[in-house]
Amino acid sequence: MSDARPSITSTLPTLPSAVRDVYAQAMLRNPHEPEFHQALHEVLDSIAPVIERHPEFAEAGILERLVEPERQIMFRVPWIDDTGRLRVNRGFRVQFNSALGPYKGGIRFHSSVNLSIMKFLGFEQIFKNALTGQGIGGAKGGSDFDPHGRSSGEVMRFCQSFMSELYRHIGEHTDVPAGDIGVGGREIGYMFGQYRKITNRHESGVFTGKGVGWGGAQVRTEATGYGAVFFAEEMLGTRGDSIAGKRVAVSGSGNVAIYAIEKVTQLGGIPVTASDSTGYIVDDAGIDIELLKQVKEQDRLRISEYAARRPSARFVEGGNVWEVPVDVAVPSATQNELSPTDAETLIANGVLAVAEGANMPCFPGAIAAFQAAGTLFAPGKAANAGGVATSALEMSQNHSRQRWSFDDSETRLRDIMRNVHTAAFDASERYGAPGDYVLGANSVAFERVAQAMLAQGVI
Ligand code: NDP
Ligand code: 2IT
Repeated sequence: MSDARPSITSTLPTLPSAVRDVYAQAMLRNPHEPEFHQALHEVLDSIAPVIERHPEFAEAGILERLVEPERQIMFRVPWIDDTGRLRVNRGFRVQFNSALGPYKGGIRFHSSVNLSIMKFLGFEQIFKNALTGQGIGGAKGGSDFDPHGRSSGEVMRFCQSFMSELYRHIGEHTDVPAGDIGVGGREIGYMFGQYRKITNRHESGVFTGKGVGWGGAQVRTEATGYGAVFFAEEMLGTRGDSIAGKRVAVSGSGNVAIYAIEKVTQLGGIPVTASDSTGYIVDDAGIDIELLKQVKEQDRLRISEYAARRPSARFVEGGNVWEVPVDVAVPSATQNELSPTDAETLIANGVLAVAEGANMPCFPGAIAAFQAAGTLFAPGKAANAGGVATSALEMSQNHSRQRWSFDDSETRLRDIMRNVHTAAFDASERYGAPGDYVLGANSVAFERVAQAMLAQGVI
């Protein structure tokens, strides 16, 4: 997060004419929403060849409709902290597109949450979910509530207040939330409990990421991180290479990062970094996954504590994790965490592949630098689709009242990631830029959503 945010406006003239007007109109209609503009730009930049090949999409106004959320909900979330003081946060749910299935997407609790971030995440989710091929629409929700330093009692009261409004907008056939930054198993438990109490329905299919003892799916916790590493493995495979023996940098130390690190180790790679908003740790002996889980999942401490308990590791306060020389990078913390300068550093250090575990972690200029250098690059909507895909597996199990084993579920995840890779790679070839996974993922996902919208009429 070292560079200033790039000026998206300055790149407007580079957009193909087929989509320039839609983008310009969306900028005017959604002022002061830089993250949403950035996500729009990335998708629209890729899909001009699709629009050219399918004039029926433009005739039906698919793009104009796609950039406008179907529904945006904003609400007050009052709660009482441990000192008895009243607090007020803002809640959001952006139900962006349901052409392919019920709205589906995570809930984020972070102090930075605002409508722009919700809309960028909801927009991305439409295409990610389309890539999974599992019949789910796109949505995102959250709040500017900051769980750091809050007691479990405070988190519970906040979640209950949040759900006291959100419950009326969701349902197993309507909108199915899950976790994201600041929302894990604990928070989902509190929200699901409040939903059950208010509605008097144990409706398992209304949430994913539930505890495995009460309707949750095996491998959902691991799925995003595992999936991102599976995707990196697929990309390396196109060049006859693999994760085995590679040094890997992972940023973040939350749900996605922890399980990316675990899968790198299982595939014979050497994960050497993890980070949080205070700095990063580097462990040249390879990260001890059990210690990392103890520090972050059980003890809920800062990442510096890992280095305090591990002689081979050191903590770099306020440091930039991308300065560590590695073969593979999996940015897994948050949006815009890897700048063009960071990309140049990674390239100079010989990075072979970058798979986005987080949503939009790389600045547009960083992506361009990787692509110009011939580095394999996977956008988040493809590389981190394993999380929501396994959520869809959880929905299937809830609807059919089945329970699949860990191994069975992991095999399904492996197959889904292989299919996402194949779909993105094939589309990149079809549209004339083999190995451009940004173009490939955006164009095949857009085709799927656009076909469904076309078939369902003007709604
Ligand atoms: P967690 O809350 O579990 O972990 C987030 C990690 O990123 C923490 O280590 C956190 O550090 C760090 N982080 C978050 N915001 C910032 C920031 N502004 N600056 C520096 N560090 C930051 O979230 P997840 O692991 O679930 O999510 C990580 C990313 O992956 C997000 O982009 C999310 O949208 C995406 N994602 C998540 C999926 C899931 O299934 N959970 C699925 C697909 C994508 P600190 O504690 O210091 O804030
Ligand atoms: O960004 C994401 O894909 C998620 N946070 C997971 C969404 C989900 O519904 O599992």
